[in-house]
Amino acid sequence: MRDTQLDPKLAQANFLVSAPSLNYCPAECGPEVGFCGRSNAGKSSALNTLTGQKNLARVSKTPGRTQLINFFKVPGTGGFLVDLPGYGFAKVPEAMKRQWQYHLGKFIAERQTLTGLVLLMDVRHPMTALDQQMLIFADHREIDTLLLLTKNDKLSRNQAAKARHSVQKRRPHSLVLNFSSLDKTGLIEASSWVRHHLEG
Ligand SMILES: Nc1nc2c(ncn2[C@@H]2O[C@H](COP(=O)(O)OP(=O)(O)OP(=O)(O)O)[C@@H](O)[C@H]2O)c(=O)[nH]1
Ligand SMILES: [Mg+2]
Repeated sequence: MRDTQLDPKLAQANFLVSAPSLNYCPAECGPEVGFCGRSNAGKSSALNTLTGQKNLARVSKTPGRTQLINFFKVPGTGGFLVDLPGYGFAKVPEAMKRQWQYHLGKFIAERQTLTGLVLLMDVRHPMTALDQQMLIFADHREIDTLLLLTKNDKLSRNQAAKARHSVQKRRPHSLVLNFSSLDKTGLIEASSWVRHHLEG
């Protein structure tokens, strides 16, 4: 069964501010759920799907679009959603790639108010070396992780289930969900995890 039910509080999310690095982030004033993953994995699309807003986070056909740390306030929860820059985009110069990875790593390792990390991975290419690196940062601080296998609509039901089982085996203590911004697979479960972590 496909989910179409929106979380009423996530639906009220609104843009707060963009920051170029950890130093420019807003003061730590409430629980934050970060969205990270490879460039083009579907982070911005997932944020739009979870909030039911077409243009909350920018979606792009050009990978590497989101280069800033974007904060969204979720009224009624005291918490924030954070769209993090994507990593691993081949066409970005090596030095710039390293700089983004550094900022992202620093955010995950040092942001005190980060209560949950959603790692988004294309269901066809999960657990790249950089994905695993982000999980190491999160595990180091015991931050809860939700693994969203995005673009689920691109695989058959059988292939998608296989992909999920294999990721779940490698991450027994994380929630692993098949997710699609196109057909809303996994929306209810993902919303409920995010809501829970926004409430501290
Ligand atoms: N079929 C399908 N396409 C998707 C899905 N989610 C995202 N896409 C497409 O994948 C591309 C990238 O999506 P974005 O949401 O911009 O990805 P991102 O991870 O935010 O990318 P960066 O900001 O560049 O790191 C766009 O063309 C989306 O339309 C999905 O669930 N199904
Ligand atoms: Mg994006």
